[in-house]
Amino acid sequence: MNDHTSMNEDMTLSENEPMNGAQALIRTLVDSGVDTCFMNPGTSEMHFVAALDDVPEMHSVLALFEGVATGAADGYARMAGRPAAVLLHLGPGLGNGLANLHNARRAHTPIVNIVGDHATYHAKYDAPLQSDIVSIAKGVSGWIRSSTDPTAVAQDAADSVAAAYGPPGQVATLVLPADVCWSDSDGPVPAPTITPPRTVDADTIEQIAAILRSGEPAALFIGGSACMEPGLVASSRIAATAGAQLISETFPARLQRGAGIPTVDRLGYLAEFAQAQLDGVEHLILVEAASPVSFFAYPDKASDLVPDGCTVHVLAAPGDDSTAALEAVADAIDAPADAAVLAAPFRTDRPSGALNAETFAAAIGALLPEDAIVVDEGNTAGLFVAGFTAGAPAHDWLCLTGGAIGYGMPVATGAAVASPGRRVVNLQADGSAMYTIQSLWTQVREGLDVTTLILNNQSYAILNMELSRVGANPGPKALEMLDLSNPTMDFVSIAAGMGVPATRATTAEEFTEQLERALATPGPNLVEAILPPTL
Ligand SMILES: Cc1ncc(C[n+]2csc(CCOP(=O)(O)OP(=O)(O)O)c2C)c(N)n1
Repeated sequence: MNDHTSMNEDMTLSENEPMNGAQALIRTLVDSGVDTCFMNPGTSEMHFVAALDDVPEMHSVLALFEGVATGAADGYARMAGRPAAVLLHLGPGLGNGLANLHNARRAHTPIVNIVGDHATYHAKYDAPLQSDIVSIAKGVSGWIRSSTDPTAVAQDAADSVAAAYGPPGQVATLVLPADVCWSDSDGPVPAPTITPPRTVDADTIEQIAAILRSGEPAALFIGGSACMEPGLVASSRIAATAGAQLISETFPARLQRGAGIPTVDRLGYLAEFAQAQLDGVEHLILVEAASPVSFFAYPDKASDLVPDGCTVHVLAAPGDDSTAALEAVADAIDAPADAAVLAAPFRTDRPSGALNAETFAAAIGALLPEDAIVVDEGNTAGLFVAGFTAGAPAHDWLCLTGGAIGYGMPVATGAAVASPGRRVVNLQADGSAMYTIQSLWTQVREGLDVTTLILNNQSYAILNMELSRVGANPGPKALEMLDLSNPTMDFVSIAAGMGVPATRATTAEEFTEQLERALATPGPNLVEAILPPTL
């Protein structure tokens, strides 16, 4: 008889019923605080799917492409602060989900990534879907385990949750053969112990404080949890007191900003801008951020953006308690508690006239609701929105951490699942939208409050700029590869086909009115903004 002594009282399965591996695994996940699973299952995951009815606390969310499931798990954890699970179908399903797992890895997002596999005894037949799942998972996972024993699968699940938390957060991949799911288990295991972020030692705090006291030109370069309000307050106190610069990563996973929250400049995407920001800095202090490098190599341009003669110091690495470290440094340099420089509230006026990148941004600055979650994949046409919303009511801003486009719509979906009652505003460039557009279907099914704003410039505009920056000499065939106008895309029809109410705006007035209506309407909706390319 299986031992079910560690089962919770609220279990749907009674204590004396045997549990199969899938039931024990899902029960363990839920008991460990992982109660949402984004999935796209197949035959090898059918017992996992069947077990969902036995553990009703698991919120299962169907995605119509694996990249939607993995991106949604990323968005969910960025907002919830705890992992979601993902369920994918063997190597091909994992491969389809890889780009957004890459972005999640770059964001240090905790994810429990479950990849179904053939039954253990079936592998030797090399059936069509057989593949080397572990090799595919390696590039994005900080932890991988193949669960081959139904009596150990619950512990494997608990271990995967602990591994996902890190610190720092990471993708923990659990390969789950079908027979492990359908065989008798030993029941669930208790929630694992989660390792808290590491404390930064007193010597490091004192060394950084001494640098800041020296008065030599210094910059704090922050990322990770330092971009949440408490970390920003401590960073801003330090910067104001020491006369240091405060700069965040170019694309932070989650930045809290808006009226009443300390302001921080983001490092420029273009190396020349970043170099201008860092010019003259003699001490670059890293706080949960990697030393800055250029996104790409360009002929005759630097890859390393640290200025010549500047010394790089690490106050906190990813996985360290950077907020406590920043607060300790602030106290060590006697930074007054109220020294942080907070963004003053301001609203832009409702724009009028032509719809372009600036009037698009002004409309959002005028209307962004309190506590909104902005998921930014606006790319070139969305460039002005951050500036125009700097004084808008406080909000969260999520960025593309790993450069793999097609992240915005899935992350918006997951962020909304994690944040009932908050409006998600997805700034979504047209080219990137088309990678994972089926996110809209999941948004309808789950009744999510996501307003998608398509920036339709009919172009891979940034690549037009990159063509000249890399020194290439494009002809008409090359330019055609960056053009999305033939045929044109009709996002209103695409959205309607998935049940999302949508409108199209061609003037600033139309866009502002449609945005206002969308933000006030529960559930998902979409506004397509027709804009000229900025580049
Ligand atoms: C997964 C992935 N595939 C391809 C690229 C290369 N890429 C970078 S930007 C871009 C085009 C983006 O176009 P769009 O989203 O319309 O934004 P715009 O440049 O027009 O502002 C492409 C294809 C990428 N970054 N990631």
